[in-house]
Amino acid sequence: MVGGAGGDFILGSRGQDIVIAGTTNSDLTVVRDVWTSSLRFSDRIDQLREKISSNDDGVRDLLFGGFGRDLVQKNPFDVEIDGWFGELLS
Ligand SMILES: [Ca+2]
Ligand SMILES: [Ca+2]
Repeated sequence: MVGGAGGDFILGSRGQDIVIAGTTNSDLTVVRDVWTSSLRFSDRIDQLREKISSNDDGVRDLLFGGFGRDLVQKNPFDVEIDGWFGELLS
């Protein structure tokens, strides 16, 4: 899920989600292919670390991945509501 420009409240699902607060230049097809692959969570994170970005939109986004291990890409003003299993790249 990509919030894009402006303030967002992003609510994930029960499964594993990618939450991007701002705009992104990432190739989302590549990101999806890695995320839905059979690789382990940690290996997917390692692969996505260089493939995923979130451009700061300068406003506060509220990010909630919900249940499951999620990948949350936030910027300085943003707030991640659940950090239990979240993997922060930013
Ligand atoms: Ca945003
Ligand atoms: Ca989730």
